[in-house]
Amino acid sequence: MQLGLGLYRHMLTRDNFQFARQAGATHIVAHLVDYFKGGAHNPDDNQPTGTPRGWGQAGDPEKLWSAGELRDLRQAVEAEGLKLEAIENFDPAHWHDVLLDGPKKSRQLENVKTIIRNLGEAGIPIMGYNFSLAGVCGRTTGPYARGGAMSVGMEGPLEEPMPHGMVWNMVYDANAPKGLVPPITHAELWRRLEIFLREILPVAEEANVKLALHPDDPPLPTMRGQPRLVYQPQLYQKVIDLNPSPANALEFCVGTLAEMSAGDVYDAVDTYSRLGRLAYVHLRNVHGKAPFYRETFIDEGDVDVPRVLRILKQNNFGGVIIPDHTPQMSCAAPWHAGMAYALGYLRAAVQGLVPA
Ligand SMILES: [Mn+2]
Repeated sequence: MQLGLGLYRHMLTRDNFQFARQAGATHIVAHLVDYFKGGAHNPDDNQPTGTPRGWGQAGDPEKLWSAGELRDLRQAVEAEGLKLEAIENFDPAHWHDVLLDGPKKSRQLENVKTIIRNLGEAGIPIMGYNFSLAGVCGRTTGPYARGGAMSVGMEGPLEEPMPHGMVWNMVYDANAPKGLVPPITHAELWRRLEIFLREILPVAEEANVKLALHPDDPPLPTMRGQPRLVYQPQLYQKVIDLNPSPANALEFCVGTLAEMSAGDVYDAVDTYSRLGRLAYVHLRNVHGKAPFYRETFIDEGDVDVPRVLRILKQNNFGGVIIPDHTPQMSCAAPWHAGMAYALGYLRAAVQGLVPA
């Protein structure tokens, strides 16, 4: 087991790579989507929450992440003594019609293939993704964590329909005609995922890149009137069963699993790590269940984090664990202090399991 740090696009700097190394991380997970572009929400040193119009504007549909820029990023990370483990999330600008089954779908499946090939060429082993129409939406910010630390949570469902031009909680077409995205069924969304995996996984295998699915965060059967895929732990099995490719992997989010109303988080960690399908792990703590939960500090929520680590160790998980999100600490660097606290805790817990 190795520790990593996830960094948003604007945080991919030498200082932050050094910070990660100093806090005991050996790996970086990089976000290349700019979640903070033109949206109204919390400051960009916290995870984005957004408004009913989402996090903001998606990126440039014509500008795919090139092998060159991906290689430059990997080399910048390596120059600070770290490894670049994964890129997390596709830009809605590049694949909105794959999610929506729209007219640009076949061209955008090619976009995804190009991006996967570029990751392979750049020597980045994992692409994390989240196959969701409504995306990570409906969350609130408040003094939810210990000592009144600002954190993210949910205070009830969000079923307000999505307008045209929006998917995955971002706006990909600000000039889309008025109207709402019509609701689809769960079966239809699974069909779209199945087609996506069938098209992309052979390319991923050839490129030596794992495609790793994040569960739906927040995990509810529907949000904004649209179905969601993995909102209970056993639905991850359905993803694995859809396609036997070894590149069909999981971006295993323990916090999201803990927010699910059914199942047991330790059973889920045991089951899926035993299968050897975890590409990397998001590990954070949480209090409550969707749609009423609060993200907490790593040591204060419902999840027994050392127990999760023991199960991962027992099942020989050799991949990277990142803190995912943490509450903001009251100081000049709220995000960094939260992450340093989580990494320090995780490092101590992992060292307790594996004495030097
Ligand atoms: Mn997560």
